[in-house]
Amino acid sequence: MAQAQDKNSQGTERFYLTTPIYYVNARPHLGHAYSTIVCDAIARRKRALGIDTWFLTGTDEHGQKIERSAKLAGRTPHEFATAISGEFRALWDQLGLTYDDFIRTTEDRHKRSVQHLFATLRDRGYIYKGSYTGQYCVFDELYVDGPPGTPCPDCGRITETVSEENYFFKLSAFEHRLLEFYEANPAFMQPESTRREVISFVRGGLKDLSVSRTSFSWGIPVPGDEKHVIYVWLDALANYITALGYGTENDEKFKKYWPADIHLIGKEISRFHCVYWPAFLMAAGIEPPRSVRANGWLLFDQGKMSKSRGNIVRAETVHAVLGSDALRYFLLREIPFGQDGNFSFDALVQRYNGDLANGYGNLVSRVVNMVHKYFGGVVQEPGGESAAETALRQSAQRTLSEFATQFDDLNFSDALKTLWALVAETDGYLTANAPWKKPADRSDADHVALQARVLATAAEAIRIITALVYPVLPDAAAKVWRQLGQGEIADAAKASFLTQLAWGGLKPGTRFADPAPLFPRAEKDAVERMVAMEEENSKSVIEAAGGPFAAQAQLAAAPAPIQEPKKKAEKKPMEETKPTPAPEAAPAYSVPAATSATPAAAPAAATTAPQAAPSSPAPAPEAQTASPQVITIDDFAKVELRVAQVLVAERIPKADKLLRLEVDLGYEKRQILAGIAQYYEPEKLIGRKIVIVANLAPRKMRGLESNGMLLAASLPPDGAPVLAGFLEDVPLGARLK
Ligand code: ME8
Repeated sequence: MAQAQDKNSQGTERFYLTTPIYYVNARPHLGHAYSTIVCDAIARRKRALGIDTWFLTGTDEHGQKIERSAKLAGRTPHEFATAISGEFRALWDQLGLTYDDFIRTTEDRHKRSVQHLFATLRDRGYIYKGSYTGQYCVFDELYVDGPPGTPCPDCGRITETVSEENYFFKLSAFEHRLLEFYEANPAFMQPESTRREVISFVRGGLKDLSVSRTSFSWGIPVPGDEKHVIYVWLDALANYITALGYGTENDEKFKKYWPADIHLIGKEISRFHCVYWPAFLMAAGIEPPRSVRANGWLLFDQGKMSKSRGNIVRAETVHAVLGSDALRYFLLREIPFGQDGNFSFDALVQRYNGDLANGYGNLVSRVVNMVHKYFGGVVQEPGGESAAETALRQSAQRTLSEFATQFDDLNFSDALKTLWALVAETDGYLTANAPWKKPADRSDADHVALQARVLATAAEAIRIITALVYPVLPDAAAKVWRQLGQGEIADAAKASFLTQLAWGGLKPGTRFADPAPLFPRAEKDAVERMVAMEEENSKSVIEAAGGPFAAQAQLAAAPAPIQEPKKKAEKKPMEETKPTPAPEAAPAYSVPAATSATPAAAPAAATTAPQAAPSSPAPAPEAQTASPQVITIDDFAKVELRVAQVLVAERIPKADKLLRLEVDLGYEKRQILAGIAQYYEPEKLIGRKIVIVANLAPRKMRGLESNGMLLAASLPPDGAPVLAGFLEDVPLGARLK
């Protein structure tokens, strides 16, 4: 096996980290930006610590899913992939991400190297030919056990039956070796939930894995048997070594950087990275990566932000309104790494104003301005330390080590909390010592000495904070570094400035540059501007439908159900546009529907009957009595209708009209109370796919919470409900638009 190297040929430490390579079936969104930004922050810190770092990202361009998306868009797969891959790369550049290499799996360097890996696995006896008949999920490019019609365990879509002569990888031979490997390398998979999941998957037994396909051609041909293309996950995972030149004459980078220190991935692709990938590598005689770290999901509008769900937010929007530092800070501070986290424009602006504009930005501006005002911009000799300076210095010294431990553990949120405690303490120190105020009983000389000491001490704390925060706020840190008279922070990073970072580095006599604004306070309309930009983008995507990229564009950026900014909702209550039906006028299929006070609940109740009952024999009562008010497409877009499957249905004691349902939306499970007990036997509902209003405010009934509403036609004369459904099979969570 290739030996792990901790040092490069110059004896410097080396560090290799990777993002997943992103599918090119749709445009990048904030979820992709999240993983890439996390890697960028890690890479920046490692480099500034003098570690020879290699940061790889790229795009995953082969497979049936891409082939189909390209066809829908009327493009060749290669044209299609080139366009979307270009968008990923352009976005990373716009956000200033410092990747060292960007690999596309359609590049020759990758193809040749993947073929070499395949041939190596075959030569070593781990690949054989056989035939496969079974289920396959094209969306996740995943083989699934079970009979025809089995849904994909990852996305809930119904799998397709494939029957092919295939090459197989002897995955079964690695069950014990993998378990031993996990045991011997407890830090290999994190977080713990991922580790547990993967171990239990492997303990459940591993079957050999089909690693070639013949039913389509958009892939890398199997060497020597070109009617087969290599399984897209074998192709994709290999990018981590092909980008380093594995299997070619030019393999110095492979020798220098492999094994990877961190494969950073989203938690949904842990199995591929923690089971298949180390098994492929072991079979090829290559050392497995040192660690796979899974980030949680960025949620928006109650669900995982994803192109197929259509609830995406684009990083470009946040970048345009608040800048990329604000986005980086929010993602790293708000979401404990490894856990799911909510994204909302409100929370983003709150963090921006609270921590950046009023916190760090304000502190820097106060100190830099006072150094200019009182000392012509020159740092003074601080003189002796009083108890207040000793306390601040000791806090800064503690912060240096705590921040390092937390950040290097990928515990970014706590690291930033630690750092912001120092921001607050420095702010408090300034306020307590008030260098701008001279008490009557203090001599002029004493006052100047205090000003000199307090400003030099606060500026030194800011220098430490700025150096530490540089990987997270590279643009702001660069500005502050200049203002502190320290020159270019990028040059300092190249000179490994974090290795020498210690209290006392700000020398008396240093001349500050002119103050410059860092984080101008976000005005009240910042949220509305971002919402409007996303809505505008969704519209332009819809208008573009019919163009060559229509299908892809719809997938990528279909109207995002952006949450209304609070202010707007308050000004324009739903009642103004559509009267809430009186409880008795609307059948209570779902408890929150008719009586809920939330604005969002009203249109949901009113839209129930007519749209959901194409074969309804007569207009539903609501249709006859409903207000003739017309709504806009934007109004409709606020109602999130989704496909769900009933998992549990039961009567509620002493409530003869209500059923308690547990439904699966594919991405989450929910409880809904529905007033259909007189019309539906609970056991007949189990397994049935229904339509629900997914963004209805929760409501409590008989001590139980109801999270959503079922859609049903309401039949005359008494409004008997008939649940909406589909003739075709539809995946769970699919949105109705
Ligand atoms: O899975 N929250 O590509 P992909 C957090 N090509 N992270 C998210 C996210 C969200 N809402 N949405 C996407 C693939 N991501 C394969 C990978 S690797 C050899 C092949 C991030 O385009 C997260 O890192 O579906 C996730 O794993 C990745 O994007 C999936 O991107």
